[in-house]
Amino acid sequence: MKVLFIYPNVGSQLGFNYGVSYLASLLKAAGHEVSFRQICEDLGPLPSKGEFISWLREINPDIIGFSVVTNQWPYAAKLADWCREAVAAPLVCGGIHATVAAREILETATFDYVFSGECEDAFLEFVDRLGRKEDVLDVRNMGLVIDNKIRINPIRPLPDLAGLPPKDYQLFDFQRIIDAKNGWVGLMASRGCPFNCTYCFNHIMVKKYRDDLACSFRDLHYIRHHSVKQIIDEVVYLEENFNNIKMFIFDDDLFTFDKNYVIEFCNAYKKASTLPFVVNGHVGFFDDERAKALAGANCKIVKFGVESGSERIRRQVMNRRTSNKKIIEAIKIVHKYHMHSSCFVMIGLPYEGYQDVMDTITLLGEARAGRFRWTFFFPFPGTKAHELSIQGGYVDHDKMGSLLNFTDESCLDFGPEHNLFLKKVGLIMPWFVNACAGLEVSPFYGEKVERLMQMDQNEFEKISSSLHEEDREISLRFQAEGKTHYAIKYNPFMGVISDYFVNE
Ligand code: B12
Ligand code: SF4
Repeated sequence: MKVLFIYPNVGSQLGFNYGVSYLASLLKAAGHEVSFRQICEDLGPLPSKGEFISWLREINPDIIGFSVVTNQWPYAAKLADWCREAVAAPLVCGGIHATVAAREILETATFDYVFSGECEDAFLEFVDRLGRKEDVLDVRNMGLVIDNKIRINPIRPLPDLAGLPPKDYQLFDFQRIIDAKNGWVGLMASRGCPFNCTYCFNHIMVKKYRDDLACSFRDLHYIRHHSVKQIIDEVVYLEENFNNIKMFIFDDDLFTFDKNYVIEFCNAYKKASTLPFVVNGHVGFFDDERAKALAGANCKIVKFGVESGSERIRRQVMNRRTSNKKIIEAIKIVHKYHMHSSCFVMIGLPYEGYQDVMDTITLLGEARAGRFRWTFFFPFPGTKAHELSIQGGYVDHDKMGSLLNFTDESCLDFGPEHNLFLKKVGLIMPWFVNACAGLEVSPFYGEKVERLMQMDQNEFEKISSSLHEEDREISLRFQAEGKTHYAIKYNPFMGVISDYFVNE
């Protein structure tokens, strides 16, 4: 069978697609022909309808599979309509959005089939059966509309990662992706997470699997690792087959979860590669031993999901139970081993007030995070945080349906005063952090923040487009004077400490 994967990736950060690379590898091994198109401005202009349709007719696939995250749904649906007009191939929707919104997708009749959960085995079975012209009605993980009724089949057990073949990189214009991402290459050594934060898709996945398979969390074996050998082989393959790789970035939800795995991996990695790498840690699963192993293997950055500096918001809205003390300790350990710490935070959470946002800012300053990346909270449908946002009456549904990312603005409405405050912080968070970080430059930034805070909407809008340039100029001055400060670096939503970037 000729299977075409389409990966809509518009208005959002460019990325490789791990899911599709596994599915493609399995399909090819089974003798199917696979093609792929990633649609992203960073890889070229978005196609017009005419161009898309004639390209599709040329490929003339037997099956078209989309890989979709929620923010890409409107664009994916538009492309699917174009596909319908162009060819008769069945349209399949997979990816996280198909897991969290299978029913809603089927209700739109845009796609013929949806696939939920991890689909390595399920999609292969589906394609094989279609190839043999067999009935596909009972394929697990699949949903469809039959006799005007939505039918969603139960899910099958999760795949064992150690048994998966290597990903298929040939399908992608991978060198172009590497270059577009400045040499940063993503990998995943594991899947799954033991937590159930209200805003994350993990609790939805776990519930779906536990309900369908009638099993406990433990029996689900949700947290799975590739063997260390598989990952090292992949690292070696990438270094041998592509150019300009500067950094590996492990996208695992929780790379530091299993201490023994971390140590075993680090020992093997340092024998195989000299390239630096980045991992996602969790402050509850981080200690001297892990930090020492990581640093010894050339790990440069450990990222933590801090999310909010308000313990109340973390506990009541996010279901995250870590203390600020523990966060500060974990960051200190990262620095002790001369690695750089990176914190993700969100602002604009339901039930969050002025003081909660200030707590987030203060925590970053107090912990002296190496860098922080901030976004506006976005309530993904199907999550508990979405329910909380609806219950609290915060959601602006029009904005929610049209936002492609979480960096431009919030889709929650807190009233004019707090909305304006969030816009100010969202535009120039490093000034707020500098103001309360206890640095020599803090009084300077304190005055700047005070002036910002006094501005009304009109005044703020007049100056907002020049703030990033002003930040750059101030930063250059402080760099020349050797004064530590945070400045916007690498992207407009990242604050980085000058001690790091002056040494680059
Ligand atoms: C790595 C990663 C990225 C990478 C790569 C993205 C990618 N598509 O591979 C980068 C950094 C680029 C990225 C970007 C973004 N990401 Co991201 N990302 C992840 C992460 C950590 C891992 C995804 C992954 O590869 N998992 C492993 C693979 C094997 O699983 P998978 O992709 O889901 O694929 C399986 C199934 O979904 C299915 N499947 C997938 N495609 C298809 C297609 C067909 C036809 C079929 C049948 C099945 C199928 O089978 C696959 C194999 O089992 C997840 C969290 C997570 N743990 O999953 C978040 C996650 C997917 N990201 C998320 C978000 C929000 C984003 C961004 C919008 C962030 C932003 N601010 O810009 C962008 C959007 C990117 C885009 N497409 O436009 C959310 C999505 C939530 C949602 N409801 O959609 C997640 C779930 C994290 C979260 N907070 O909950 N992301
Ligand atoms: S710790 Fe991270 S990956 Fe795990 S459930 Fe929470 S947000 Fe999701």
